[in-house]
This record gives sequence, C-alpha cells and structure tokens, in this order.
Amino acid sequence: MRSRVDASRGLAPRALRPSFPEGFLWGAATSAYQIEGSVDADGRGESIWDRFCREPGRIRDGGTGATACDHYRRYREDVARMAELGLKAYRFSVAWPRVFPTGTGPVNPRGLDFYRRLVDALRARAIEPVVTLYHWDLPQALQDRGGWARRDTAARFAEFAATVARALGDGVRYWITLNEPWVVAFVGHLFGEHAPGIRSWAVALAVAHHQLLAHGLAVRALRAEGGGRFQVGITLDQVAVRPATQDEADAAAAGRFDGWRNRWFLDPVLRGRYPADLWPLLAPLWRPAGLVRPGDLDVARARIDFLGVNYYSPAVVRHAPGRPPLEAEVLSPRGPVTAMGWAIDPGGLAQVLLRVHHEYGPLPIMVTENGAAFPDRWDGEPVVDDPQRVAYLDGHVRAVADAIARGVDVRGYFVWSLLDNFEWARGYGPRFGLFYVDYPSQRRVPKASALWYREVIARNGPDASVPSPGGQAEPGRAPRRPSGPPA
Ligand code: IFM
Repeated sequence: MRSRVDASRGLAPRALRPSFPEGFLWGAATSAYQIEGSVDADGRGESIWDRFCREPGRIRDGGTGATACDHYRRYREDVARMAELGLKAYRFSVAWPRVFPTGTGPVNPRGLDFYRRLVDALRARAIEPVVTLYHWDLPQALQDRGGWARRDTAARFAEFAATVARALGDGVRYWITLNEPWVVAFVGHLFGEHAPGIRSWAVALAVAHHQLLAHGLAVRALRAEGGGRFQVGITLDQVAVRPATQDEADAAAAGRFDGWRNRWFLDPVLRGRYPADLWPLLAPLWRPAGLVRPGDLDVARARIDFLGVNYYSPAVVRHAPGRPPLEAEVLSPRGPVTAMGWAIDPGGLAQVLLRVHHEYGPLPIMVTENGAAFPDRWDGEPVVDDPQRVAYLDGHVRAVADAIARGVDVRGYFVWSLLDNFEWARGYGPRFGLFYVDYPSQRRVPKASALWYREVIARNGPDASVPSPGGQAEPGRAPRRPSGPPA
C-alpha cells in the first residue's frame, strides 16, 4: 500500500527565480503572554500560564511572563521597529484574561483598550493587523471549572471572539481563531509540559475536540460581527512527516503519526470528520460517550477564508512495535538543528504546503509562523550577527516560492518572531527574534536577519541573483549580509 505520507512531493527542481504575488503579506508574529508582561495591569485576570510558571520546576530557567518584553508598555516603540522593517502585516494575539478577567461575565474595557491602541498604531503605519484570538493563555478561572476539557469553554470562547470582534472589527480584517490546537491538546494535556500540565490521553482528546468546536463557534461569531469583510482562519502547526525507510511498517507508522500530528485537526476543520484510519485507534482512549455530539463536526467545518500553517521542522518516523497507541517513534535529527534541537529542512515547508493544497485544497494559505532559535550574543554592537537565522529564513522563504510556483495559493509569510521572547517551558533561553532583546534594559537590537528581511520585503522576495545557502545552519554560508541598521 502506498503511504499517505509522500515524502517525494515538493522535492522536484526548485523554482529558479523566487517570486511572490503582488500584495503578498510579509509579516512577523508574536503572542500576548510571550511578550506583553504587565500581567496585573488594568484589571487583567490570571491566566493558566501565570499559574503554571509559579509551579516549581515547570519552566526551565524559572522564568515567567510577568515582564517578558514589556511590550504592553513599549508597543509604540515596537510598532516603530516593525515600520522600519517595512512589515506589511503583524500577527499578535489577544490575551483572553485582559478582556474577560474570569473568562466570562463582565468585560474589562481597559483590556480591550490596549488592543485598540495597538491596532490604531499599526494602522497609522499601514501595517495590517492579523489577530489571533487564542494563543494559549486561558483564563485560570475557566481552568478551575475544567478548562478545555469542559464543553462549555467552547461557548465561552465564542463569546470572547464576538466581544473582541465588536471592539476591534473596524481596524482588523484578518482573524485567526486558535493557534496550534494540537500543542494545546497534547503538549498541555498529554505530555504535561505546557499549562495546565495534565497527563492524560482522555483529557487531551477531549481538549482537542472542544477546541474544534470552539473554532467553529468562533467562526460563526466572527461572521456575525464582520460579515464578508472579515478574513477568518485557524492556524495549525504542520510537521513534514517522513518514514525512516521504504519499509512497509515504517511507512504505516509514519502514516499513523501524520494522522495524529497533522490530520487530527486538518480533517475535522476542512472535511468535517476525524481521520478514518485513526479513529478506531484513538477513540477508545476517551471512551467517547457524549464527547462528540451529532452536529459537532459540522460546526468544526465552518467555512474558513484561509488556513494558517506554522512550520518549523520535519519528523522522521519508524515503526516501534508495542509503543501505545501509535506504535511510532520519531528519530533524533541527523543533520543541522536549531537551538531547540529541531532539524532544519526547508523542503519540509514546501512538502506541507503542497500536501494541504493537494489533499485539502486548493485554498488560500498563510504561513503564520516560521523561524528558528539560535544562540545569539550581543556585545554592544549596533547589529547582532545571526548568519544561521538568515540562512534558515532564506531557505524557507525560497521553499514558499517553490510551493507558489507549483500552484499553491500562499498569501503571506510571518517570521516567528518579531522579538526574542518567553519560549514557554523553555523560558528565555531560546531566542527566535528578528530583534535581540536585552532583557535587563529591555533594549531591542536588530539582528542581521532583520536587515535581511527588510530587503526581502522591499524586493517582494529574496534576491534571485544570490544563491540560497539552502537553509543549512552553517555559519558563514549566509547570503550577502545587508548593511546598516534599520533607518
Ligand atoms: O513560541 C512558539 C509559539 O508560541 C507557537 N509556535 C511555535 C513557537 C516556537 O516554539
């Protein structure tokens, strides 16, 4: 049998001249808890991440989001930096506990005001705001009532979505309901590495289902507020899955892993059903009585205007008999890796884009996150040299161009991240930013990748006359280093 995971897709010869459509949205992304700080300001309520960070041993360096990049107070300065890069779009998230301190009940107008000011500042610089409604900071009060494992949280989320849309709808056209629901479900509720730190298949699968419901209900709420003016989507993290060998067993294991890692959300959102091959394997884990109710998957399949794809890395999978429940093992990367230990493979981005296009599309796609952490150092110079990140981004941008050349309708690309920030359980160690953040002084220092990105945006694509280093993390193999800090 042919594997569902066809690693050869997208590996045909590269497009010679990387080219991007007119109006392509070149952006950068962040999320509220990772950059804002000011967690007690203006009536904000507690989030699950505030609570989780206080639990000993949860965060590698003991860090919290209490100050982070102090963006809540420095947003004007940060928007000015975006403008210096020439960003066309900025993707940020709204902290639910700023808007509803206890998750529901009375709105906190001061919380909403912050996002109004931010949207106004972006608009004043002609930067398109792209709003993510949920990037992991659930109000703790909702967690105390069961969190995403409770069906009612989906309805509360739709209420939140409608409230934010009403407040910001004049200035915001692009809306993303959820960011990486797979990570929320499984890293937060199966591996216990993210808030709320639960370890249970049954809970994780219930959380996955309720997020799908929440997504569909929020799409409806957004349409009711914005009509046809809004562009609404969801962001799913996609892994380029490849079998370790041509062996049937490895191919089957890769297919199962892909089903859990990618199709568990793709299928309900775009086809209105759970993956048929995985259903018999996973459904018994939550004893489905009452979880999936008639009509739920019709709600989850609400029409979307674009799919957000986050891509960082591939996964090479081999059959591992007896490993419940998927009998699959992800091998350690062999080649170059980032500071997160993630394999560097731009071809994987083309692979996931082509896959979504061929199997679920055609549909408009935005690469809502792509980027890499490397051990950047700042010694007081005006620009932080980060050749590995320049190489990584250059390779991945060219992979997007490859996918476009093959007919994929990609509308935007967002670097993760604008700023170095709080990398969840990994704390402040990994630095993903285009701008280095010196946390003690809160100074932002452009990295060479920011200057490279400024040129890419100005040219609407990478310099076709300069060969790509292929995204390999080898220092010194970056494309020509652009000169001078941003104007
Ligand atoms: O920092 C995260 C982000 O919050 C979600 N996507 C992956 C990034 C890097 O780990």
